[in-house]
Amino acid sequence: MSDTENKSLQDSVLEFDRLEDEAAHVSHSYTANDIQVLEGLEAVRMRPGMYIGSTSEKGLHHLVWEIVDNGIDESLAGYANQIDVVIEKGDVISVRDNGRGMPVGIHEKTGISAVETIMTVLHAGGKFGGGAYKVSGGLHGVGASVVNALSKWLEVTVDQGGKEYFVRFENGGKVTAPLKQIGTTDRTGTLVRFKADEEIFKETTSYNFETLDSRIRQLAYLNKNLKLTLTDERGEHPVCKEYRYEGGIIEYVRHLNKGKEVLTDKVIYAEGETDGILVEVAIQYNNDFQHQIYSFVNNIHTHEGGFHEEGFRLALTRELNKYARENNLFKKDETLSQDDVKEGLAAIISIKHPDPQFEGQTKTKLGNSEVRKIVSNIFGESLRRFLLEHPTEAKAIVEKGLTAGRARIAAQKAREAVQRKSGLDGISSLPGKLMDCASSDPRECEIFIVEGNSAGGSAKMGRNARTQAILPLRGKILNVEKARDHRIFENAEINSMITAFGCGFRENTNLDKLRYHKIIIMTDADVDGSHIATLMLTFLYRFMKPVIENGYVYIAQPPLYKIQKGKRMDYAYKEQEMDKLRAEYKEGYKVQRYKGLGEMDAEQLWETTMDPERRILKRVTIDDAIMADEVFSMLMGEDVEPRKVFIQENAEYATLDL
Ligand code: TTJ
Repeated sequence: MSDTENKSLQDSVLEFDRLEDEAAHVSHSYTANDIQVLEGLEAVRMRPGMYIGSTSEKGLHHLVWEIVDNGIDESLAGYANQIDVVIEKGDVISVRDNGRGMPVGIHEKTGISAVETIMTVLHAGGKFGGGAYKVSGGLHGVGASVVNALSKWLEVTVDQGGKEYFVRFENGGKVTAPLKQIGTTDRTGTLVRFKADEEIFKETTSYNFETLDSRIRQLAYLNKNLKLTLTDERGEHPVCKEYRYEGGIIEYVRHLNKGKEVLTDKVIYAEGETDGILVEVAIQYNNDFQHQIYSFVNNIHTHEGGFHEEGFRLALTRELNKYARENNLFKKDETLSQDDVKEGLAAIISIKHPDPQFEGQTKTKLGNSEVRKIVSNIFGESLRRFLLEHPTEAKAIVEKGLTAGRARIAAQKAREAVQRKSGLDGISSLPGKLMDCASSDPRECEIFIVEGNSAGGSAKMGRNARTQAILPLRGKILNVEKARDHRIFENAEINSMITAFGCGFRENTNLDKLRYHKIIIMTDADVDGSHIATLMLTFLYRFMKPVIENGYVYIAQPPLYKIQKGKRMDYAYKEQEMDKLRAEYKEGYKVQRYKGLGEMDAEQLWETTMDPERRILKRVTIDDAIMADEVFSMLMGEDVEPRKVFIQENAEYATLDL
């Protein structure tokens, strides 16, 4: 063994000892340390929000990611290639990997195992080393002990060296069955099972299959060859999904372009490593006018971009310009700007960094400046080679950029006109269709974007005119994915929204000027309504991302049914609720199925969908916007088949969980 290897081994052993000592104080002696560490997990229970963001449905799902991340770390370290997630009956979560198994070594002096230390000492997980690209225990990962702290019970089973070990914790991480061997085995790996504590997660401890499914699928795209499965055992028959992408982000890009006409058959792909930083980029142009560029650091979506995205954009613009110049594709003094080469681009930039610095408002901006050059070099070289080897496609990409550039200049004027109007130089410029509210304090003001004129009428009569404004839209709004700027800015519905909101758009978005702190999309609870909601979301996502990022956008949830018998009357917002109500009412009841908002009178609309005291609003988050993006591309795409399938599959529930 070399001296340096020996040295680092010693370091990690010392670190291990220190943690074991700390852990020993926890349960076997009453010292000052003892109290400190106990306060650790207790502190998590006192202020769970500080560790997992919130105790809402989102926080609940965070627990799953916290555990899954540990398995991902083991796979990034090269020791695991499968992770199985199961939602068991009673909303118990089980996560199993086939890695080396968490360390079970028991410290001579203290008798405490490493597993117990990791599960009971805050931030201990990361210290046990192993993988270089830790997702867990980092910025987003707070460590598996936090999950333990917030669980009614949690069990770890480790298969290692032919033996099976087991440990159980209860009521926020207190050991009730210390680690011991319970059998023999011929495999290796770690299994964690836990039940979220209902006293902490008061809103719900029930997991949403779609939420888990879409992130698990995304993790499969981002970690090629890692097999991830999700099984839902809560229903009568188990539902199982399995994901493994040999092509990784190449397949992710193909997925983003599904149903679109593409400029190159191949997805352009770059992969490389510099100074321990792994870089992967995959791109493919389509003939849309918008772009879909998503970047990730250690599997975390970096909404706010950062140096990896910058390096990517630099290389893309540089190489396309260089190629066009060298091959005489430019007339006179033409060049391609960063905006020109973005049009119609589907791209995934995924890096794995041993020490990422996350910055920005939502801590999703990569701040490591060395990454810019690394990504630029690795991607630039692959792109250059692709262009040289595929002259026909290279020419098509350059042409597309040039057309985009010309359209951009033509659109400038139209845009400036709208921008001036949206600067809100007086009430006179507000759209005629807007029924504004009396209050001018944005914090209490809401605007309902309503589909159809008849529903708009009921909404107007039913609303609280002091704080609630109504903007009725005529039919479907323009698909901003399929239109260039000058057409977008000519569109009456889009103009109305921009002027009503008052906050400007794109690089000029100014949230201080937003006139309503709740933008509520209110559409029918059917496929058409979902479609319109999706169009709205896409518009907001493309034009006013900060409005979504800051949580100002909501989707109203109108009821699906009204059920009535004698004096009793209830509304049902979901099929399951209706099933329950049917059972309660037994027989002799009347049911009305709402096919559209227009079927409700003003009073009904108020009490079911608009009254802040009684309504259900869904807040739209940025991840939803990406999902909407996917659903949207599919619904709007040229392929009829997936659209038909979607409509058939969703027709019964008639809602799209956005
Ligand atoms: C640490 O270094 C020695 C070998 O094992 C390394 C390790 O921590 N492996 C590990 C942990 N594999 N899997 C986990 C793990 C997996 C799940 C699903 C949950 C948790 C908390 C840890």
